Amino acid sequence: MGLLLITVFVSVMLGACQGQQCPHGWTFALGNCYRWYNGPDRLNWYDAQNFCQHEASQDCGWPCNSNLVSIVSGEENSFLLDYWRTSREPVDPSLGQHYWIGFSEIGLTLSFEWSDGSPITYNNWDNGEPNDGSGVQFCGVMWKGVHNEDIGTWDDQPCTLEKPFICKYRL
Ligand SMILES: [Ca+2]
Repeated sequence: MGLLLITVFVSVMLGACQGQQCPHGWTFALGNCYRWYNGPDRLNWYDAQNFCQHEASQDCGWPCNSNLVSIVSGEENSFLLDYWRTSREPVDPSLGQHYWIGFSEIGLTLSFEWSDGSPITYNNWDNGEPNDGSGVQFCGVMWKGVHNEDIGTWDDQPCTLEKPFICKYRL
């Protein structure tokens, strides 16, 4: 009986991350779990990445290897744009103009790489980006566009700005 209970417990714990079900508050798509953080959760890029790796990872009850979201295909970019559009708070359209993605050039290579180690298979930089404006833009965002038209292109911005963010882990 004890062994059965242990087996069930381990199965449930594993299933929380490895089954086809994401924890409460997370959304399943493309084999991954995603969660949007906004409002009081606005953080600079470094703290957002740290949040995804630690606080957010606790949701699944298992080390889920959650990181700031990586985007490896146009399909994933489209999903995320839609997820962002339907998740953000509509109270102030000037807020939520951008959210952090896990693409940055703060690592040892000094070139853009995904914080979760995903290979660079896709990009959706806006025209003229990344432009490293004022020499201080090392972290990537997805943005809505000048007129909030939800274009979902990417921009590099100063990593110290506080923004909403999306965490992701592979099921
Ligand atoms: Ca820029």
